Amino acid sequence: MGSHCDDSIVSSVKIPTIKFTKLFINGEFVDSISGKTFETIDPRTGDVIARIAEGDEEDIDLAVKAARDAFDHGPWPRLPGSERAKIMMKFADLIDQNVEELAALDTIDAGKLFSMGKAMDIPQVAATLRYYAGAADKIHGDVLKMSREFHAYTLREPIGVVGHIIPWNYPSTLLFMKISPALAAGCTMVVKPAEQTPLSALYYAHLAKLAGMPNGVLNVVTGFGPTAGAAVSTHMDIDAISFTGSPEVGRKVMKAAAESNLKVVSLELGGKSPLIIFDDADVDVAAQLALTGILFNKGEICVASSRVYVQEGIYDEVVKKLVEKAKAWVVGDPFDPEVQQGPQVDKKQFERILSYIEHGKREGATLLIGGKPLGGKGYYIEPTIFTDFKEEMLIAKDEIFGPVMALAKFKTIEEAIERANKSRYGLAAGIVTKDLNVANTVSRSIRAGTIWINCYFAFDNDCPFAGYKMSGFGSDFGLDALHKYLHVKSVVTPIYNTPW
Ligand code: TXE
Repeated sequence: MGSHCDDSIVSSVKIPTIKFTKLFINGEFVDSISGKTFETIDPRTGDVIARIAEGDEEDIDLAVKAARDAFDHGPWPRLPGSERAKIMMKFADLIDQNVEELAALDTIDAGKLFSMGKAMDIPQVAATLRYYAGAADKIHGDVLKMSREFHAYTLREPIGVVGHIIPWNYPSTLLFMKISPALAAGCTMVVKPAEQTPLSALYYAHLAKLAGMPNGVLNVVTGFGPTAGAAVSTHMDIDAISFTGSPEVGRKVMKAAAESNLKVVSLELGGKSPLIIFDDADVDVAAQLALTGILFNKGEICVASSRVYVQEGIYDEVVKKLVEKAKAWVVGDPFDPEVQQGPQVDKKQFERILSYIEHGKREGATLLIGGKPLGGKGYYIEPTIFTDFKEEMLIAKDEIFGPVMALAKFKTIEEAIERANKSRYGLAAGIVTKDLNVANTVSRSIRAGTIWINCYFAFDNDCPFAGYKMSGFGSDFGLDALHKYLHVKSVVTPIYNTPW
């Protein structure tokens, strides 16, 4: 296994000074009302990076009041879409001008590869803002032909104050996946970033202000889930909530929404995505897709190809290639450009993954490679592959969210489809084959929101991303996500001025 893990983290990149550590409410950085702070930790070393303001219910309430006032009385929802777009475009330009610093913040906070952040995550969030800015002046309803003598049309209006609860695995991407369509729609919002990764969200708040975003439109309250997060989901004056995280918390969010003001809910709750490799696949390409599918972002990605099914004709060859490639995979300091996998986000996640690996061994799956922590400090784990898994095993049922693949052999297309669908999740799936009929049949048979044929992780702003089954509901990305933040209103008037 290629490892660049040692006790001294060598970095050629300048670690940014942490400039923003306070809550961002109504256009100002402020301390939490309680005065409390919490530590944000560098997963490369386990050391404290900075202390961040710890918001709770009172701070969320203050932020919601600011967002409500900005929605009810401020310019944002009333501006022509093209004017909102100008501010969003300026915001995107400022992100482009600060790519290195933003990428470095996500690297020290989440252990993400700096090279990937710089080339992909951060430029992509600017692109997401621009995509939705382009849609801001194209929000309109329809003219309806009613069956009686009435004229009717629909209006699409912003849904109101939105609460966004963000996880830690893609602190930038997931933030902009949620706030960009909501901003374009004319909503105002309160963001609760994950407690593990608060740094970049506060930096983005500063850039939004520089771009001319009116006060109260975008508020960021850092803090913990059971306090600040729960206060978002129970708040009586938040109109809609968009959540990405675990199914356990998704359930709590939905329950809190039901028991408070029945706010509109959308949930993205992860997956256990199957990748099916057929006999006609190129072995090298297939093995590369499978390995990258699970190790990308150290497996902390909701669409990771965590269950891989290989047809019996090429199974042995694929296994051989996977082992070769996994041995050459480089784990280490995410600032090192040669490194392919950084540390897991925190101690809790690190221990959770190792405990799943122990489960896998106890459940009778065969540990083909990996399975151990790496390095003296920090939260590094070896690329790990289990073979001979059954869908009933915990390692095949639960989302491990780490570099752990479960591999199995199958005979027929029917068997592959049946096993792939044997999951409570339905977020994504991959198919590797040259046979168009096989690709089409499997695509239509798998109950998942995204199907990748001969590729993986091919996301785009224009491509709706949503789950089936317990992966949640409500699209992120695409124009579908814009509609999530819009109400439709019917306006009806008689054609002839006659009483009815
Ligand atoms: O998630 P949580 P955790 C999955 C993944 C991972 C597991 C646990 O399998 O191993 O979940 O991760 C906020 N009310 N995903 O424990 O707790 C919390 O502060 C309101 C998949 O970190 O769900 C954070 O901002 N909010 C996933 C966010 O919820 C609450 C991404 C996510 O944290 C809350 C992350 C509460 N009671 C984890 N409790 C994906 N779908 O991509 C916590 N939060």
